[in-house]
Amino acid sequence: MDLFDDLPLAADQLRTAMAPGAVLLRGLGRADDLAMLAAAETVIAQAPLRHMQTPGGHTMSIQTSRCGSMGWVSEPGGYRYAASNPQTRQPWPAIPPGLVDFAVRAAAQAGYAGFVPDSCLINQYLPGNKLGLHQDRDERDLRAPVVSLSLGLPATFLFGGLQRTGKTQRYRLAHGDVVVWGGPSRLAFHGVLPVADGHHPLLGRRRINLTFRKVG
Ligand code: MD6
Ligand code: FE
Repeated sequence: MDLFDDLPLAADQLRTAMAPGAVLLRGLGRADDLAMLAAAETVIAQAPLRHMQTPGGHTMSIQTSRCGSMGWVSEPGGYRYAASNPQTRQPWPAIPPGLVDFAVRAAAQAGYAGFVPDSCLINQYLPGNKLGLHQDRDERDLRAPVVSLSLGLPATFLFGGLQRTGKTQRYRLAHGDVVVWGGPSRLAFHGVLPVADGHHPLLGRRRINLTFRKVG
């Protein structure tokens, strides 16, 4: 967290093309941050954050919750989307309407009019937590983009190409920043470097990332 996160952004800083079909919309989520954080907390209260297992049997450092008609599940057997929480056998909480509206608006601004998410993954990072390079490829409908909203502590986002071994670009994702990607970049490899310690006025020592998808 640094002081610059609280300064207004000039118009030419707001939109960064990352790759064909991939755009960074800086600060788009700042105006509604309190309401969206509260909405995320209501989901977390119903589907508590937990460390998921990778198919390789490792425990992820980040903690995950989710909402929407389909929830992403990572297990020793592999990744999949499931209509209910395997722990509780209950359906996932609905995506709070304010979050759906935000994702629809962000996607439209990025050129993906008509996107409506049916699934939202919530990842919480504490200082030191990271996410290795991966592709998001478990969604049935790969024509739809993914919309990602970052809240709290900043992180360094790695964005690569369609090969794991390719070169990656680095982007700093701060509170309220949004990444939308689809089209030719939908299967780009990406990850998050270990989050540096810090204090955010709203979230304290946490980063929360919400990714909205259309699974069905
Ligand atoms: C994160 N995000 O920013 C991790 N995946 O914490 C992702 O893994 C991600 O931001 C697909 C699309 C957008 C993303
Ligand atoms: Fe991802």
